[in-house]
Amino acid sequence: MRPGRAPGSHQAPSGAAARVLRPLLAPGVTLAVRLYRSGVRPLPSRAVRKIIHIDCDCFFAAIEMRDDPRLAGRPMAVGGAPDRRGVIATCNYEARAFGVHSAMASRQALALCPQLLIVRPRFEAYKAASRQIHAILQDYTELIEPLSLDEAYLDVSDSAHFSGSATRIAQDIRRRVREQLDITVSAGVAPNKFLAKIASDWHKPDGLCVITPPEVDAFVAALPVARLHGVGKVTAERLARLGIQRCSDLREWQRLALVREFGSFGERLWQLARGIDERPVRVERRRQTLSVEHTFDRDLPDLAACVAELPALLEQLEHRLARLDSAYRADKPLVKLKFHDFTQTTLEQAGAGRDGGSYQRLLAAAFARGGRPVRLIGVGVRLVDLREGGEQLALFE
Ligand code: DCP
Ligand code: MG
Repeated sequence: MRPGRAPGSHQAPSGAAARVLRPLLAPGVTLAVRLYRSGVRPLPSRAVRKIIHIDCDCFFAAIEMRDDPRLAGRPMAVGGAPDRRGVIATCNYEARAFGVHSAMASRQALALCPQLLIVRPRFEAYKAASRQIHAILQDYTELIEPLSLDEAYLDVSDSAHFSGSATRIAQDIRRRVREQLDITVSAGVAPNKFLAKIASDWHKPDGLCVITPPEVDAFVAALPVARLHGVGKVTAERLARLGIQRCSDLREWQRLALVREFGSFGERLWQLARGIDERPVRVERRRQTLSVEHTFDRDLPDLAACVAELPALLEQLEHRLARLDSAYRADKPLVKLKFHDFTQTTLEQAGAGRDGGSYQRLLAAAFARGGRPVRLIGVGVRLVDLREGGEQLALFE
C-alpha cells in the first residue's frame, strides 16, 4: 500500500462554518472527525492511514491440533459436551465443511458431522499463545488494539519497518507467528479498521488481503451489505426486503432516508457504503456498553416469560452501574435477545430513560423480531466516555 490521498478527500472548511465551529473544537485529527460528524464534508487532516487486522485461523482448534497432532486432518471442535446445553466455541476447517460453526449447539454439530471430535477448551493455553502473538506485534508499533485473544488492529501508518510497507509488515507478522507458535494467522491491510477486518477474512485461512486506497471504492461497491460491521441477520433481512444487497445498492439511498429507516445506524450505513470509517486504533479499549445477561436452563417460550425475568436482570444492572468508573455516563438502554436457534438481536433506544417501562418496550420489540423461544436475555446501557468529548459531539449531531 502506498500513501496518498483518499479518494474523495476534501480540503479544510473555510468561511462561515469554520468561523462558527472552530472555537468549539480541538485541532488536528479530532477536528476532522468532529467536523465530519457534524455534517460538514470529510476533511482528512493527514495522509491515508495504514491499518492491519490480524486474526488467527480457527484459533482454539489450531492450538489443540498443534499440541496433539492426532487431532489434525480430521473434523474436530473445541466446546462443551453435547448432552445438556454445550456449544461449539470453534472448529477446524475440516469440520466447517460439514456446516459446523462457532456458537452452534454441540448436539446439532454432531448431527451434521457424526465423526466430529469435540475437545474441552484449555483457556490457559490460548491465553499463553495470545501473549506470544502480542509480543510479536509490539515489534512493529505501539498502536495496537486487541479485540479478543486472537484478533487485533495495528496502525502502522508511522511505522518505519520495511520502509513503511504495511503489506510487508503483515507478511512478516504472519511468518513469525507461523514459525514461533506453529499456527496460522490471516491478515488484512487497508486504510481503515472496517476494511482491514473484512480483508483479513477475505482469504482465510492462512491468507493475506490488501486493499489499497485506489481499490477501496470498487471493493466496497461490490461488497454484500451482510459483511458490514453491525449488520446481523435481522438487519440484513430488512435491507434485503428494501432491495439492498450490496453496498452499491446502499449508495443509492439518501443519508436522511437511511437515518429514517434505521435510526443512528442509518448514518453509519451511509458511511460504510462509501468505505468511510474514521475510528482510530485505540490502544486502551474504551468500554462502549455495560450489560448483564443470563442464559436460561430452559428456553423462555413467550414474551410474558421474558418480561418476568426483567426485574432481576435490571437489579443486577443497577449494581454494575453503581460501580461504574466516573469517566463514563450511562446513556440509552439496550436489550439483547438470543433465540433458541442461536440467532440474536440487539435493540437500543435513543432518548429513552433507564426505567422498567423502557426496557419492557425494548424487550417487546426485540422479541417481535424473532418471535421464537428465548435462550438468553441481556440488558444494558450504552456508555458515553466523558474523556473523549462525547458530550461536545452531541452538540453537532
Ligand atoms: N470463540 C468462542 N465462541 C464464539 C466465537 C469464538 O468461544 N462464539 C472463541 C473460539 C475461537 C476464538 O474465540 O477460536 C476466536 O474467534 P474467531 O471468531 O476469530 O474464530 P476462529 O479463530 O476460531 O476462526 P476463524 O478462522 O474464522 O477466525
Ligand atoms: Mg480467528
